[in-house]
Amino acid sequence: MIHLLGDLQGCANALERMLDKIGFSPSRDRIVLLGDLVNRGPQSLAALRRLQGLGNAATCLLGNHDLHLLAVACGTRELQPGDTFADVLAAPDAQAQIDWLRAQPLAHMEAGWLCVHAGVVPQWFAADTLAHAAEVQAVLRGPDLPAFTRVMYGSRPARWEPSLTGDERLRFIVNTLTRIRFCSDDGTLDLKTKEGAGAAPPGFRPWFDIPTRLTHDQPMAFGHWSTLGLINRPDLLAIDTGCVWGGALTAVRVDGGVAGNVIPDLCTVTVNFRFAPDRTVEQAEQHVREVLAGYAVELTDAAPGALPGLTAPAAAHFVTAMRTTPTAKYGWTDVARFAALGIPAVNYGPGDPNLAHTREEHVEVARITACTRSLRGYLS
Ligand SMILES: [Mn+2]
Repeated sequence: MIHLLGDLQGCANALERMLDKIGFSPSRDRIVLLGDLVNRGPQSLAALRRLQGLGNAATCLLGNHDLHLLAVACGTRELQPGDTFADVLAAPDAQAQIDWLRAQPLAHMEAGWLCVHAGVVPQWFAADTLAHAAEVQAVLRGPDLPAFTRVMYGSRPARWEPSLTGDERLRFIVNTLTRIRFCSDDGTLDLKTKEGAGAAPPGFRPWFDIPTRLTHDQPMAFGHWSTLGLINRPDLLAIDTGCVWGGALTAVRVDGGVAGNVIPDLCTVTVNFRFAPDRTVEQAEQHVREVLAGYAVELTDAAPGALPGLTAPAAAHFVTAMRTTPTAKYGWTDVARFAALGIPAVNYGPGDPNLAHTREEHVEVARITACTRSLRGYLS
């Protein structure tokens, strides 16, 4: 059996559960991971080690987060707030991890599916896509990797020309294979918009909807676009269903026992399951009951996931007025209740959600002040 897996982002436990669920046998089965193996999630190093352990049974594509790790490892790019792959850089065999990562492909054909992390431009056939991916792979694997990570970032050139050469050519290929979401009919990339398909800027569409796309009759699978939701068509598979943005199953309170020398006859565990909007409340409850099969389960509270509401005019106006780039939120907030009622809502505030409820939780005063100033400006 062959399985394609979406963005893992350091969720090593989710990978383990998935392998378990599909009854994965490395001698019999294969998996293809569609890139973004690391970052944002809790266990980047463990995820890399597990994937390496699968040997030839796993093909792992590189995504933008994986390339970012390579750049940080080369010392040409800073660790960003929210990056969670410090465990890889601190590993005793960090160099071996980096060398394994840089040897992975950027495009792959598996069982008739052309697999990439993000997408393609309309001017590329499947064979072009694989050939261009190989051009970048050769540089990543070679002695010029550090120099390349210095010029890899940037959104120019915005449009493919076969005559592109050098850094510009490689940068365009990387941007397409690992970052594309929207593009115009002439193949110009928009690398700014990160919301769902409905958020296309004027003149742009999701890359897979360009009518002249030369890969239109080539089944394609990709990840990267968690706000897109699951697409499952015979010719198109979009499977970054936001593993890292939800799906955390956590025991938040455990009670039991009556004294230090008595075996407890009862143990009560309060479980909190945070799930991404691609599941309904019913599906989430069913998942919890499956995980806890054999135990008495009582549902005490439930709320649906909130779909990104940034396409609503009021929300879009707010984002423009705040001059900020929205990002996915990590935990549950009241936005979900508003979303369920069809009322556009966003969370806005200073601070790094990754730090919430941790020992290091803090917000700089300057960021609170800036936030207040923006809100005052918007409201008055
Ligand atoms: Mn990505």
